[in-house]
Amino acid sequence: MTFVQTIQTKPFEGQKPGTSGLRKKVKVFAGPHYAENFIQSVFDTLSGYQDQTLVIGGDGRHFNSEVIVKAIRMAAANGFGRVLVGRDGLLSTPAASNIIRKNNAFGGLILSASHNPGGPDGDFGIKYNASNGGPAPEKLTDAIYARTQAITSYKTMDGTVDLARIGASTLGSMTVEVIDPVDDYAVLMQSLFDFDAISALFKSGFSMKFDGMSAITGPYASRILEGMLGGKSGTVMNGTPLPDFGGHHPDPNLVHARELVDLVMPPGGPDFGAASDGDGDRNLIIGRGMYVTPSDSLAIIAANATLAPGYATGLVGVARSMPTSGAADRVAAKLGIKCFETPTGWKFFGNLLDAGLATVCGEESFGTGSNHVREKDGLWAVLMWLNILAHRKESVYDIVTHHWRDYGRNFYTRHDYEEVESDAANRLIKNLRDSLPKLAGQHDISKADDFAYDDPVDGSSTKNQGIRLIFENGSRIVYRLSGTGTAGATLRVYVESYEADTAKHNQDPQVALAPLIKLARSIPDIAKHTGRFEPTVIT
Ligand code: VG1
Ligand code: CO
Repeated sequence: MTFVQTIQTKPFEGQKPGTSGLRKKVKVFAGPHYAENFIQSVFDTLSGYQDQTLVIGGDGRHFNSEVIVKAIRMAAANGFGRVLVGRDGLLSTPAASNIIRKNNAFGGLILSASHNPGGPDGDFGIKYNASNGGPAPEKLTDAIYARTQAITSYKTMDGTVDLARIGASTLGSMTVEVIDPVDDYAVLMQSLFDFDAISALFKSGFSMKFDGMSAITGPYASRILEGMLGGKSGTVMNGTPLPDFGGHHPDPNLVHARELVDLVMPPGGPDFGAASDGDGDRNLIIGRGMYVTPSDSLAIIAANATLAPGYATGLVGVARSMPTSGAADRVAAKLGIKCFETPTGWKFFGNLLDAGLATVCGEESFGTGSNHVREKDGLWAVLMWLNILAHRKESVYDIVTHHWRDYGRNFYTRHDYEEVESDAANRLIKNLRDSLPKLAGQHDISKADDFAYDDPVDGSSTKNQGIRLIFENGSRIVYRLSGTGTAGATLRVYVESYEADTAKHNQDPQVALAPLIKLARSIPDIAKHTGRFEPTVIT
């Protein structure tokens, strides 16, 4: 017999969800009551979930199974009727979103710190997704935070939970159903893309490398790329999820996916390379001699989406986060559809997708996705690219350069200054904000503001989402502080400039953007505030 226990607790400071859920060091999460407090605060903020279904899964990082078991016990004690959990506690973020939608679940808990490093000294995270499968909107995360500051007890219960075996069991009066993490997701992908054409492409000798970065997408990529599409064995590298991601930083960019980049970029390399992050929602796309920036990838996907069966009838609209380049806007204009500009973070796309205003969305931070789920989706982007390659029968290099020829090129770069002192970073942003009125007019800046967003669907408004300097020729510099880090502050500086002249498209973005980058550093005097003369990561 199992009994519900009520455990007394006290609030922890700082359980405030950031851009994508609550993220802290594993050591913080592992402290007594820490995870429980947050999970109970989520439940306390919701209502109407009695006897309903909750989806639970995580990216397999260190401490994943411990928190999964805690969450299942608490769900049972709080009165959920059923929990759907991936085998071994594993679910990629997009797969979890799909399972919530497909099963009409009340919501889901996704345990992940995404692209942040894992292991005992790494990061952990928890995020709540609502019944549409998407990240909780700000109104909800604000309420959850408020609850964490007032919580006095949480509910849990004893009982065994076996995550290794597919099938149903009970815990108290709740059903625990352990499901295959990949099955439903694979079916969904098959319904969207031309698997026959992609299989034929692989048969014709096309070669690809997918880097699972020892994170969650390995099993998904192996099943789909090698199993269903006939990519040759070895197409997927680092395909086994490891609790510490093999010591790597599971962030699919040119710096952290170096192994893949060095394999694919040189002459003689495979035709196509891709990678995904810790929880499977980001993507890196490269071809021989061509790195596709996420902003360009969004634009190219939007321009070619109708080649995929799931999008054959066309797009209703496109959405991008504010710092993402304007390349997608040009495609939308040509297609005669709207391009929405939202704050950073996938939660802001949810309403647009639910309301049928946008089909494809993207962020400069290696995130692309569509209305098939309510999260960005790494493998989805890879399959979309494969679908485009299979139909256009051109190289990645040609597809990208032809896109620039047709639309012009939005040169783009992001410079990150990681782990700078928080006070210094906040001061830098405050000074910039204070100087906005006098910046307009200087250096050909036509508009200087702090980005605010009014949601066209529910009318909610969100302020202070990034300082924008917009120049007369349309170039932009954007500054914002990261909301996903767990140590100090990370200053992100985004620089963009449009070039219509094809003869100038073949430049290194760092060279093409050099004058703007110089200004981006000098206007707020980054070196003076942070003591840094160069960024830590350039993407
Ligand atoms: C970063 C990215 C943002 C993305 C978020 C979550 O946030 O900039 O575009 O949505 O990570 O991605 P920030 O606040 O650090 O800039 V994931 O793959 O970590 O869930
Ligand atoms: Co992620």
